[in-house]
Amino acid sequence: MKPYDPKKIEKKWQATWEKKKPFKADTKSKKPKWYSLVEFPYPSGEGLHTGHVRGYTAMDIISRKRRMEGFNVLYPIGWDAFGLPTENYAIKTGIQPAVITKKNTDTYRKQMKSLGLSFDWSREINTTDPKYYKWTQWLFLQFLKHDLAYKKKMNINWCPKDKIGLANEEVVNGCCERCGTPVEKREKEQWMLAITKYADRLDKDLDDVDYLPQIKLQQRNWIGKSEGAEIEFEIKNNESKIKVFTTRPDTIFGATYLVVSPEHEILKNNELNVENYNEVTAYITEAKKKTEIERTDHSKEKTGIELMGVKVINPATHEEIPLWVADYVLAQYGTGAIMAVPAHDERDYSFAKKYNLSIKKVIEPVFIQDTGPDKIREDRPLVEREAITAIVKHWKEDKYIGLKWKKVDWETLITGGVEPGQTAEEAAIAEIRQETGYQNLKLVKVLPRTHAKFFHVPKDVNRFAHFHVLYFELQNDEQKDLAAGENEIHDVIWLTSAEMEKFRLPESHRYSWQTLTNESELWAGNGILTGSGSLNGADSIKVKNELIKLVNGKAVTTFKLRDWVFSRQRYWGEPIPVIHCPDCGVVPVPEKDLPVTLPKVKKYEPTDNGESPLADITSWVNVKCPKCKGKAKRETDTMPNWAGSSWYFLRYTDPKNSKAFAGADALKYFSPIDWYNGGMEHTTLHLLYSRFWNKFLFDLGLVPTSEPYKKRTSHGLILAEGGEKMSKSKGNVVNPDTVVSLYGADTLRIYEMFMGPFDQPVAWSTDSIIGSRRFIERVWKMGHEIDVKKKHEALNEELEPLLHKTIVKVGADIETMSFNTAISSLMILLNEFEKHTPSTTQFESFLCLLAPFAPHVADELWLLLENKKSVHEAQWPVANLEKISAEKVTIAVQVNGKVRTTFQQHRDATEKETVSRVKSIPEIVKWVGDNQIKKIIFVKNRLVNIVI
Ligand code: ANZ
Ligand code: ZN
Repeated sequence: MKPYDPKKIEKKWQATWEKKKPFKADTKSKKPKWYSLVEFPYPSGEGLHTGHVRGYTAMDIISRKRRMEGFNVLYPIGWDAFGLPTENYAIKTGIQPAVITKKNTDTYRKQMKSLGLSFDWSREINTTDPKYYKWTQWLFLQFLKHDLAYKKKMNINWCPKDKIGLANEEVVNGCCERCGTPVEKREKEQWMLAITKYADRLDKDLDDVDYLPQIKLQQRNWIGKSEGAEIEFEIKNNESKIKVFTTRPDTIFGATYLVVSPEHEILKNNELNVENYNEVTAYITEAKKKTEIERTDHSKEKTGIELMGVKVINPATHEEIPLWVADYVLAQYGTGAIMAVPAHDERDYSFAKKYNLSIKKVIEPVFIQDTGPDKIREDRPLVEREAITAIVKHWKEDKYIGLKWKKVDWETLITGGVEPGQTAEEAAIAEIRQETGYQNLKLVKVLPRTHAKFFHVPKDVNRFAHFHVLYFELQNDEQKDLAAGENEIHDVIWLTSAEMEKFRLPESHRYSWQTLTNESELWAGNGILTGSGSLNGADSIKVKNELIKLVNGKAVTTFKLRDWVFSRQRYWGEPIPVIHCPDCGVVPVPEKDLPVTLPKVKKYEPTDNGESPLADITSWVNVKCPKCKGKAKRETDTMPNWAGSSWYFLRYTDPKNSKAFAGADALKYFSPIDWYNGGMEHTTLHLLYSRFWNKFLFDLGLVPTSEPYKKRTSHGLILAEGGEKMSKSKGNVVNPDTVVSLYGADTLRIYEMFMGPFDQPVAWSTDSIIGSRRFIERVWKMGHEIDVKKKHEALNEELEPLLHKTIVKVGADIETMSFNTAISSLMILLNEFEKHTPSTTQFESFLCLLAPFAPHVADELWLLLENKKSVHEAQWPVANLEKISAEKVTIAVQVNGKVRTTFQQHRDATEKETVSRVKSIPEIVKWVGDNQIKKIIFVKNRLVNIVI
């Protein structure tokens, strides 16, 4: 046997694949298609990293399995090559970005090939290739034509170090995502893409795709759909009105002040006659310096200032309320003004507390029990009832009564119904006397009402209780005997405040206790209206529309999503294909003149006034207007690096097309992408942007599906040994090339798939790599021990159940990306093979299962077994389920819980079958004797217990 030499084997197979192109996707195939996609990398100077390997190998495994299952698989790759690091390197070295990119992509390609990834290299694309970005520019012109691209003066985020405008998402904690410099604001004309026009569909259509739940949530949070109302508030002695956006019109009776953002129009109105004008102006100036993050940070204390002398009218109560300006209200969201409801909104509450503004409760909480024995039961009627909750204090000590129920697992305050004709106070006193025997009670405080829906266990109905909450202090210890039976219902317990905190009160009682101790003035949930005129008693969820009507408001839906800032004042991006003509305005570059290619320049630095370096190349900038042929100038802004990746998946279907971004037939055949895997860091923006472009093209009839990706998953980060993030500065980056040359690509692939759950972050471990290598070496050895001549020999029946179980397991695990458990079941199977020699065919099945994970060694051994075609052309093994159930398990037989014997039986035998067999075992017949069998306990695949 030759020793396992991955260098030789891997080079050999990679050369074969290079020559024979077995992974080329066919456009005219009769087979069903499968489209696997991974995020194409940005070819940086550092080369491929271990994280890339994780994602690409995973999709490679899925793609290889699909081919073996008979699909025509498209698994393409390319380069997302515009971007800042290349440009910054060009600035430093003077080397052209295109030259740098070429060098980097050559490295990446070589590295990828050395991993044995089954990409269809004939479809390689590069976003910086003029033949590619011609179509990125063409697509931009479609947005322009349909009024979805427009220019706007914007307060943009400006990085003073990189001299670049940043999109909101490129600002992290107020700093530039790339260099960490604090971001400033600058006003600049920018090209925008109107992604907000698609906000609703981008949200709604998530219902129809198969994305990991956290990915859907991230998308939804970023879109930030919010249904509410716009309501106008009049200003006293002034013509103007202030429009607020609220999601809680049901709380309007509790709006005790109004707040506008420092940028709000109304503040420019001179007729307001603000008495403290100077202070207000000073506040506004300060506020505008803060970043959005600072302004909305929950942990920071909120600031604001009242506009003295100005009053607005609450349209529901018609009361005059004060007007404030505060920077926790953002200009760009809703209408930039809010009605503050401090009793029911956390931010308003802390603001009102700080500035001593009035707090008016208008929602009484409703608590719905959804766990425990008193969880609401769908099958029972709901009975409403007036009720009381009473808190009773000890006559001398600082203690309070709690009830511990005896027949149900309840701990409560004193509670009971209100009979017709009774006042709440009378009902409470009667209840306290009946349940505790204490007589002399003084009502000290009426607390806010609460409501609760729960299952009343003793009464067997769902109760909707409307509680009056009363606080009493006992005057003395006079106590009468309880009526017969009362004692059996519950124990009366005296609890200190600290003990009450730990008492397992139902939520509504807990809330009442907190209102007494004053911790719970704020209720941000839904409930029942109070202090709201004719609407008192209504359900806050149901009453919204009625209230909107009452105050002449308008139901609206708003989104957090903003339009996309689509221009950069940099060199290394797609030139935005428009021409500015003094007479004709913005003129799109005619299609026949596309692409507008990047001119060669000597200096790549942005200009000091913030314009792109292109602005200095007069020979490129000065052009004739395509419309009037007069003197005109090119747009010098370029597109952001998100542009090329917003449609690259479409280009792969038809990458060489020079007449269209992709041909209709190719798009129709390959769409949609069946499975898209990528990094967690791209699940918000890139995913949203590309979904938006795809939807737009769908609306134009240019792509066949409204959603580009059927399924989206993400892999966890690979951390450095010890659990830190890999980084160049820490010197802890693992280079995949080193691992490949030391252990081989198959080992690296197996290791990265085995290292931990695929969607979780995992730390690198050099020790464990050796384990993966050993596994392959054992496979290698076995492959050489198998006798080819025995090919038609009978199967080793002993191995059949485990083999077929492994076929099922590996197949299922690949589908759920549980690669680590797939590999461990291959390891278990190999162990058994080593103990009980498999037949050639059985080992061949094993090789098929291994092939997607370790494609080189699998192919080499497959060849050794005198197969004509490659293992990758073999059929994916199909499990024979009967063989699995033929597997034997050991059943313990007990009599009265003591094991008396065991026997072997095939797995998953039924209870009937097993018990009848047990009853015929002579030993057991003896043990049972004449005794009557009371019960037989059966645990599938484990035991039978005969109770006599
Ligand atoms: C009154 C109210 C009462 C509110 C209440 C909430 C609870 P989401 O859900 O995130 O969309 N709001 C509106 N515009 C704002 C702005 N420009 N800056 C800061 N806050 C703003 O948030 C909507 C709620 O956030 C709105 O509903 C408004 O406060 C506030 F018990 O109105 B609400
Ligand atoms: Zn013109």
